[in-house]
Amino acid sequence: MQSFVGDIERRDTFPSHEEFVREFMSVSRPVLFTRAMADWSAWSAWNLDWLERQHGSVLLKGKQLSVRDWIAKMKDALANGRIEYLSVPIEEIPGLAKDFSLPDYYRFELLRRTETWIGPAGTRTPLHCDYSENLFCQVIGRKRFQLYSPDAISALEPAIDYALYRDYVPEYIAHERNGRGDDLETILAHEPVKPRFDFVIEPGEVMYLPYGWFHRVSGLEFSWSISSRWVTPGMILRRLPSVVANTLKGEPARSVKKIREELTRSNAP
Ligand SMILES: O=C(O)CCC(=O)C(=O)O
Repeated sequence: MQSFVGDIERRDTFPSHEEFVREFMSVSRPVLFTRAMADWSAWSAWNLDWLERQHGSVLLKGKQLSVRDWIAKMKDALANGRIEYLSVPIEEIPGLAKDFSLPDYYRFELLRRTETWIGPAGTRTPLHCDYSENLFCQVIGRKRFQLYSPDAISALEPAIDYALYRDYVPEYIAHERNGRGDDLETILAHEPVKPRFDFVIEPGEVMYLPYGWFHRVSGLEFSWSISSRWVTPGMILRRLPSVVANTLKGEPARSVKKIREELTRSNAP
């Protein structure tokens, strides 16, 4: 089990596909590319006023709000001590995708999903892991990340699926209350394992977050990010047996029951 906070590796720019696979993807090693956006128009153009001017009338389908109305809602929430965080597939705001370009490490466009994340200082995405590769691009503002390697899974297991466990895991419950969650230092002090990396991603940086790494994200300032996630056919095949086996065994219902029992026990007087 990892038990220290080390420095995440840093590189200037994106390597070739071959080098990326050899140095990072095949060995599951996170890395920060620090000068990856020099030629992106997103880097010079994007800000909240620009978004409202250029794309204000676009309808955000999931929210049933226009971009303009969502911005007003986010500002209003903030004035009332709540956090309104936007996370949508990039296609929901047509026109954004042409403002940046990422190397085609993904290979199969059909197996890629790109999202954009916009929110004020104080956003929190609780601990979870995704079974996909991720190039996480920090266009505006700074975010603090804690990363835990996949071998921390036995200690962090309830955090695997936010959608499933949001009603049972204390960190998720606190987050659902107001979008901010509990105090970060208190969470870190009580966590069964220490993060492998705990660092701040700066505007202009792109992080490679490998498949299966747990992460928690805190927005330190108004922030606008992009995550480009992808899977390979090999990953789908590798995960298939455990998904089928868990489904046949009655997971995830069994895990939810187990967690509920544990929480009830630990909350007992
Ligand atoms: O930026 C965030 O708040 C969350 C990002 C994240 O969890 C991801 O890209 O997988």
